Amino acid sequence: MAVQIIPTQPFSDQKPGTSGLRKRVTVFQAPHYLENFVQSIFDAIKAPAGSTLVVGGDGRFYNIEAIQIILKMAAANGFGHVLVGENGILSTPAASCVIRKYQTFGGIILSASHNPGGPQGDFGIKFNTANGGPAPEKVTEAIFVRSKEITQYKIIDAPDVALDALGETELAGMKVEVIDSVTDYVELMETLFDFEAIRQLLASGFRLRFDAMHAVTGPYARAILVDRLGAEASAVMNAVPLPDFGGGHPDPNLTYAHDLVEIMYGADAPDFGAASDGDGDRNMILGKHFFVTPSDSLALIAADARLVPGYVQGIAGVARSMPTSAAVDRVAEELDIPCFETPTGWKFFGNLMDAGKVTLCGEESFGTGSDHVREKDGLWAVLFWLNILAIKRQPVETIVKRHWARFGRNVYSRHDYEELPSAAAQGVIEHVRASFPVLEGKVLGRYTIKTCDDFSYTDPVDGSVSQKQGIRILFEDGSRIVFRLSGTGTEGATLRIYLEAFEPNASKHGLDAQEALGELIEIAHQISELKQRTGREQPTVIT
Ligand code: G16
Repeated sequence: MAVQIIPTQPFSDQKPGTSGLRKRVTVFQAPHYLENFVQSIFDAIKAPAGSTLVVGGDGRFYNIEAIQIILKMAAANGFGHVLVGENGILSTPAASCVIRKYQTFGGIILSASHNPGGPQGDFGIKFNTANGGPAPEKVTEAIFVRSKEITQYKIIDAPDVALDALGETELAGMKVEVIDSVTDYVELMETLFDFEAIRQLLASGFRLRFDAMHAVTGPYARAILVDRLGAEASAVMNAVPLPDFGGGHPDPNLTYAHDLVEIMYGADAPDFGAASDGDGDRNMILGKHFFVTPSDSLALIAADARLVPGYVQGIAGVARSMPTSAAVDRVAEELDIPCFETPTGWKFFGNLMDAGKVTLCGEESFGTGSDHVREKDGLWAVLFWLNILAIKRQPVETIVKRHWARFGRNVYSRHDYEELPSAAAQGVIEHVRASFPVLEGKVLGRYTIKTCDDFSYTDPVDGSVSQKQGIRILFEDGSRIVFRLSGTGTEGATLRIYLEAFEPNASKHGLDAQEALGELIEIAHQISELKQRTGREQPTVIT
């Protein structure tokens, strides 16, 4: 099995976004497109000969084909051992777990996360480093630089490797080990949570519904919730992973997880509902007729962490992405622990966790996690909630409202305008940026603008600086509007508007978030000239 050296030409659009390279499947299927990017990864990371790599993905369309190519390229590039999930499946947190547990050089994860799949859907690829986390910007930048100058890639000419049975095979001197996709992850969860307490909760008549959205978490949720914790099989819905996610949009939010939302807001709703996304790193938490914002979920988990065995010693610190609400900041203040504000992207949490500065992290984009792995983790968040519920034995809504009564409520919402023409979306951002001098000090209704800036972050561990990470309009009373362009879309541009107001008065905590934020929403439209510039008045998705 000889190494083939294939001549190629660079593609100009292989710049990784918020989380790796995401494009339409058809783009990845173009001759040399995937191969160029994989070779650029291998050239940039310079793994010593004989290194071990983890490979797996969320099972979406093109997963298996891509894995076969990566295995043959890994062998040609001198890797000694590849751990690959059975049938090519590893959820993103499970991949992070496996990278860390077996002390590998890193891993390649194939997923476009919450983006739709199928022949006309999206595909994605990213590299995670030895700590199990997404490659930091200096690595993704090196991959991008390499992708622009690449002239050849290396691949073995060999038949495909069987991935449908556990065990070892050899590919041109490289060991390919097919591992169970679920076991290592489940074992890790058992060390963190009180499974016995959760089992008793479920046996007491407490009803839960988990929506796997026909994506990767189906088998993980069954193994944990049904087989280990005793939930009824019907508690896990849309449990069979499908390459096109059943035609759905596997994004656990109020718009796309509509099957679950209908059940949780319907008559005879279960006590607890949750959903996860395409690759299993996101989560949405619902109570009976009640939605928990991801920002509140993070704050609550931080406040109650000591109830959970894995965190009983307390937490070192917390981190949230800039657009995430400051609810967790208030908890950190009370616990007297540091709270870090990072740019959007899980990769920014890695250094903080590796340095022991933070234990829990979260993002408004339905991501929550801890230093047990280096990815956000959907089922981990679900188990955290179940563990808290098993101890507190109160409805989800009561737990959240008591938290607000204690800390105040950071009323929060995100409005997304999807598939905008890129120039129009960019125009909105540039217009707001150019308006900073006239905005500062301006009085708009009951709000006064204190200051405006372009968020910039200096990593406290390695000193690296990330600029232009979102535009912040900060008001005198602590309210905020943030404008930011998504870095995960594949078609046009997605403009995200994040709105936050602090409400200390418990008598107003019952208000609907859109109502409470009504004036800020209007201000956001006014100062961004959104309608004139994009023709849109209504967001595509509200979370
Ligand atoms: C990725 C990143 C997250 C980020 C999210 C949204 O999540 O890992 O850190 O918050 O994208 O990013 P954006 O606002 O740029 O679209 P995932 O679940 O897509 O991997």
